Amino acid sequence: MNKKTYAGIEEQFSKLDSSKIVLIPVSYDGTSTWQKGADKGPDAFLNASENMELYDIETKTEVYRQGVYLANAITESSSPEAMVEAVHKTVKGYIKKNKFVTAFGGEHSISIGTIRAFNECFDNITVLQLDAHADLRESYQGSKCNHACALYEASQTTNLIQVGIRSMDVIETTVMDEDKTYFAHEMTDDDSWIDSAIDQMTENVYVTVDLDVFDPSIMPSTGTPEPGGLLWYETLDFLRQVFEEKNIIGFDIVELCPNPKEKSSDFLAAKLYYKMLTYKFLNDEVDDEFDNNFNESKIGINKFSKFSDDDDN
Ligand SMILES: [Mn+2]
Repeated sequence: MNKKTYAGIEEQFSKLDSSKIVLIPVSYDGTSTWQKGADKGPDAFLNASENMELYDIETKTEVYRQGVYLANAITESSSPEAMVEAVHKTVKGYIKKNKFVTAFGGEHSISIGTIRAFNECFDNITVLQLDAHADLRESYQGSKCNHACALYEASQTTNLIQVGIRSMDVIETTVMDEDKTYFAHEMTDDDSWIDSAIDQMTENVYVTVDLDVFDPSIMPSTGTPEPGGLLWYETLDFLRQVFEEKNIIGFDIVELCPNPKEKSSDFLAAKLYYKMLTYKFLNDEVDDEFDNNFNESKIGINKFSKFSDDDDN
């Protein structure tokens, strides 16, 4: 991947020191079982982002001015476990630098690493998963770091809330907490699921978006599309409310499997990422200090010296 700035923004908004936001591309597609190509997701996402308008009409803001540092892509692929550890270590490093950390995959197994890092740095976290698939198998095809297991660890170690689910194996019913699961077929009845899901969240919320949560009519370029998914504005309405009411500590977007003949999915992913940043920083002036509020005692560092902590990973 060529080193460039996120969305082609000017260099002054893309330096690590002054950026509040860090974007980590993770080009990994080692365990996908059907259509391959999620490793090409970050490049397609970045290309679409470069061709996107940076003024947000809905909020009248330009969130890129908060600064977005594009980290080197994580390309570790020797094993699913090694990839997860590389993601975990890199994410934790940027959290300790007081950044708002985001990642773009890659297949969903990358989120095992991101969630593990956030769970080690923040207290009492909720993981909000938007996904067509439950991803709750304890292991699959010999690995606990398979995409089919992406949320198993989170189901055991965090307050996991699953939204948009419409495909799972019967074995996953033994792991799933149905009270905190919002199945797609039930969400179409009315929108009371929105308040119900938010009521179940703790203050610190990490969001993982598997793009196959969207309906294939608007998001066909994903590894395992499933009919009956979410549409654009209902998803944004939900996310905006979550970002308003909770402290979003970070997020990832995964499973863009680009098709050169179908670019609209790349643009949906680009716009979704930008919208989520926009909602996060809606009430922050560019000159405001940013504090990601990680729990320094939990990870054993002195917050006042964290900027001299120079281990880059
Ligand atoms: Mn998934």
